[in-house]
Amino acid sequence: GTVSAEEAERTFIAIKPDGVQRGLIADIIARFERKGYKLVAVKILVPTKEFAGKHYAEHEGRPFFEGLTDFLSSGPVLAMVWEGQGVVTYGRKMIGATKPLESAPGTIRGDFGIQVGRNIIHGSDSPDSAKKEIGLWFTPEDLVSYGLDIHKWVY
Ligand code: ABT
Ligand code: MG
Repeated sequence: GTVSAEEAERTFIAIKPDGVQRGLIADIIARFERKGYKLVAVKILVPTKEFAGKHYAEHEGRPFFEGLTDFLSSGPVLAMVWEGQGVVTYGRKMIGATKPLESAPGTIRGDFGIQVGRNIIHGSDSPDSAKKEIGLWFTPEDLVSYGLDIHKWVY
């Protein structure tokens, strides 16, 4: 019932412009919510291309970088922070492999996507990336706390 450091683990999840345009917001949020994870920050925005480049800084210089940052800045993105035990790794499992045709059925990309350039959702790939990405997209004051009493129903 008590909140350990692991239960307070956080990840950055973003529904990309294709996922938002296709009306997948509610389905995706429902999956994380039903799993037992808590939504602690959320906003919708159209990122600038420059900001998209900051988000994907690790890919700068690679041949797909231009197309990737054009895509992320092409429409509304739903940016979120989700909290809970194992949320970084398990969140990536729920999202599925990078290429939707290689993602298992039952994963978000497996259920909804076909092409890697339209793969619907982003999730931090490590606790380190999560920290960086949460810091890029949100300020500390954006993150809410649910209090202790809710945790006993999941942990
Ligand atoms: P993200 O959650 O978007 O970061 O995807 P994921 O972590 O699953 O995959 P990575 B390797 O981080 O790819 C980021 C985006 O770049 C695209 N990409 C990647 C290509 O188009 N070609 C490539 O060869 C690689 C390595 C796929 C990812 N997303 N989109 N959109
Ligand atoms: Mg990635």
